[in-house]
Amino acid sequence: GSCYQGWVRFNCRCYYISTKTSTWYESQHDCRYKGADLVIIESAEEQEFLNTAGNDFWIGLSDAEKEGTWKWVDGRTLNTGFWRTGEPNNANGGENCANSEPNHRRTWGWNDIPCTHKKNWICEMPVKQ
Ligand code: 2F8
Ligand code: CA
Repeated sequence: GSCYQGWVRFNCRCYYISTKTSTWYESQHDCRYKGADLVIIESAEEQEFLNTAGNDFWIGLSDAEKEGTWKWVDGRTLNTGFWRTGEPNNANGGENCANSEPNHRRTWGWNDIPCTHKKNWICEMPVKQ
């Protein structure tokens, strides 16, 4: 199995790290167009691998449907996450999309921000057999 050109492999998954920035919805649209979806992060190892992206990036997690109920793009509800201390806080009542802020700010973790902000994004799909 392998990944498309321009994608990187970690365990059994392929990841696309965008070079542009977009809103959360535009980012998800791009991932789906590629046959993937925004990344779902399920382990500390995966999170650490993704932090090599170097910039803040959108992850496939939002509570736009119901405030306070964080759902992955595949419909599953978030159990435990890698939120930064004090997050998610829905600042100013308008933060429904999660981005990961890696360790150039010394600590990494997730923060909820307005979905209309422009960020890099990461898509994920299984390795093709
Ligand atoms: O202090 C945490 C707080 O920092 C910013 O708001 C001032 C973040 N906003 C953006 O990044 C847009 C909040 O999401 C964050 O909770
Ligand atoms: Ca926040």
